[in-house]
Amino acid sequence: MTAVNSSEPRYAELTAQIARRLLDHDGPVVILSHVEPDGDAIGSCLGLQRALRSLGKDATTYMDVPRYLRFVPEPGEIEPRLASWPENALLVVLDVDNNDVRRVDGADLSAYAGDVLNVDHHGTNRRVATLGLVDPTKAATALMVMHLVDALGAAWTPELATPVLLGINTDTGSFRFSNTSPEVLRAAADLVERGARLAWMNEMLSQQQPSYYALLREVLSSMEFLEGGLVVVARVDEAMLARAGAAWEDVESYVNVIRGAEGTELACLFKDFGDRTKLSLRSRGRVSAQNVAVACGGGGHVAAAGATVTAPYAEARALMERATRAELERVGLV
Ligand SMILES: [Mn+2]
Repeated sequence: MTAVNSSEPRYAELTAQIARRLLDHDGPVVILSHVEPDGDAIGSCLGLQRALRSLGKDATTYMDVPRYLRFVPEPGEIEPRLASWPENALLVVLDVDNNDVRRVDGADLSAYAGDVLNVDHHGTNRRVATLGLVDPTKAATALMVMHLVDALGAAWTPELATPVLLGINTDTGSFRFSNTSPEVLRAAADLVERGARLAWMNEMLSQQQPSYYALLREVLSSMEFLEGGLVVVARVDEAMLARAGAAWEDVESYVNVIRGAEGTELACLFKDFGDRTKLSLRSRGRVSAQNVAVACGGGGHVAAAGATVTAPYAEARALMERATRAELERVGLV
């Protein structure tokens, strides 16, 4: 068993209740996560799916896996989308608020009326699941799935430990972000001991298509510094993607490139879709990316957050600049 250390007093009890509900369920388990799934989304879903299947359960993840994460599942392991809800299904929603229909992907939630089990670490989670384990102090949902796997009594194998470690690895920026707690490092050590392939996943995650570098040139040429250098922004639009031969799903990592700019406290990458604009925000910790995202209609964490603004780029940019100014004032940086 993994040592459970949490600010949530009922953490271990809720984990056991969710495990019990899953073990008692006879029908298919449907596992879903958020739109634009990241390493924590796929790692959490696949970790739970493999644990349940090892216990003889019928469990399937429905997810549109982005290109850079396609090395994670075995062929046929993850289905792109649930066509219709099977009889006696039980829904598990991981790494996202189960009530946020704009964010949960992979199936039509409005056609499902059964119980929902939710495991998530977002501070903006509204806690409306039938059974919810929500702990914003956890660095990754995969870390919570690790505790759930223990509660299920599944035997740890390299195939099970690897996706769970992937979720922890990616949500901590490969153990570089401020959420890399002793708990994270101990969990990672346990998972490596259980056969998780850390070097392999880092090698797979670091590989880039040639179009990455062509788009990087475009992103760098759009970089701007605001608020006297405290804020760095960049923008990607359809024409830039076309010139680089890249797709929208390739854009996600660039915010982590610009956030390296010395002297900045907040980085924002704008995805300009014409009629709407998506913001990816990263903070070094002094300002809250979450506060800026919430002011723009989104959510997330202090260190990493995002929002979709239903407006063209200029309008979304002005909204972000106002929200950023308010946040910089709140923490006394301007
Ligand atoms: Mn996560």
